[in-house]
Amino acid sequence: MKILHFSDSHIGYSTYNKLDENGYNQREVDIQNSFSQIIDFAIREKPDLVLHSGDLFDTVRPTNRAISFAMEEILRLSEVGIPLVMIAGNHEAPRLRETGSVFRLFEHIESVFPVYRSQLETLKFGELKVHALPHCIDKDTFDEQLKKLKPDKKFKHNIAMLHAGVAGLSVFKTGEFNEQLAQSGNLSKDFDYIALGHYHDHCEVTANAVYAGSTERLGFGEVGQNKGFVMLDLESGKWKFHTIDIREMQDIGPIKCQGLKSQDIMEAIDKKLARVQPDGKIIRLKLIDVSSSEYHLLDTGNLKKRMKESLHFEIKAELTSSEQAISSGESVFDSLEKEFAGYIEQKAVEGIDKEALRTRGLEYIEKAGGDS
Ligand SMILES: [Mn+2]
Repeated sequence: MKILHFSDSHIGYSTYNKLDENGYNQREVDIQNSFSQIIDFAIREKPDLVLHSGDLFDTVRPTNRAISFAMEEILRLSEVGIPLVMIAGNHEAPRLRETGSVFRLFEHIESVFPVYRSQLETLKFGELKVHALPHCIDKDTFDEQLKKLKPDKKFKHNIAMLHAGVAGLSVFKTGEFNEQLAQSGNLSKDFDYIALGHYHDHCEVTANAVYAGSTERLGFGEVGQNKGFVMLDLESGKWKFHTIDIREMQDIGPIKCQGLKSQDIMEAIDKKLARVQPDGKIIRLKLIDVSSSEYHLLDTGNLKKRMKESLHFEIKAELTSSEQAISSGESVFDSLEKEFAGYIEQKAVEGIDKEALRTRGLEYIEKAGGDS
């Protein structure tokens, strides 16, 4: 049996201002393309089963466009008879049961098995049993369900799926914002494979537990990461990571600016930028230890003009210790509410419910009198 494992597609995520030729946000389209590439691969290579380990959507209430895109792609799999098991991740899991889950829509599609009810569910495919644990409504429920995650000896093969952090991996610090963490002791070695989602950098956690990683880079935090999916051969137990073709993201620098005058900084930047081909890339220039007075003397308009063939160019300047960071993404300012919502939207965060953060932030702004 051949199994394709992917995760964290975040359909509906959009950022930056560039639109494609049809007027859609280019990054939203990029994210869709990465998803389609994997569906194309599946249709071509015909695995016996496809697993998606959560965060199919970026938000609890995806746009109609995001939903119809996901529906069309998943239908393509269904039409060729490849079963798909998908668990809900923290991004699409509602905070309140009453909200309901967008995953319910997919229950009506043949050979698609969405698991989203805040509890462990099992599915049988011949000699294989899939134990699928979605993101749970709260930590206690998750811990309780996690205890039930055990291979069934009556089956030749057992696969677990979960969308969570794994304690012991340094990237997951306990206690932050409702983070659901599995102790590595909960991840039984007797599973043939544990298909993990949540952490966006593909990696092997233990011999049988693997994060597929996200299917696109959701911010500069993921700049150096390859994106793709895992193909597993259940008989041999061997798996292989396949990379997909995604837009280039490039971090330039950091340029250490301590004690440098603006002319010197510009010179250092010139040297770095001379080697950069900006065409279609997402580019960030990092300056560190720069004083705000020198920073403001930099001809950033000229830099942006030179990088205009990029999809996005930004300068991230870290000011000398006592001063605050400046980020020159956009220079146009909208209402405070919109700025805040936009900021939250483009921030790639793990383990934080964006929807809740946005709602609470907007409440605080309103209480404080909004723009006034
Ligand atoms: Mn995610």
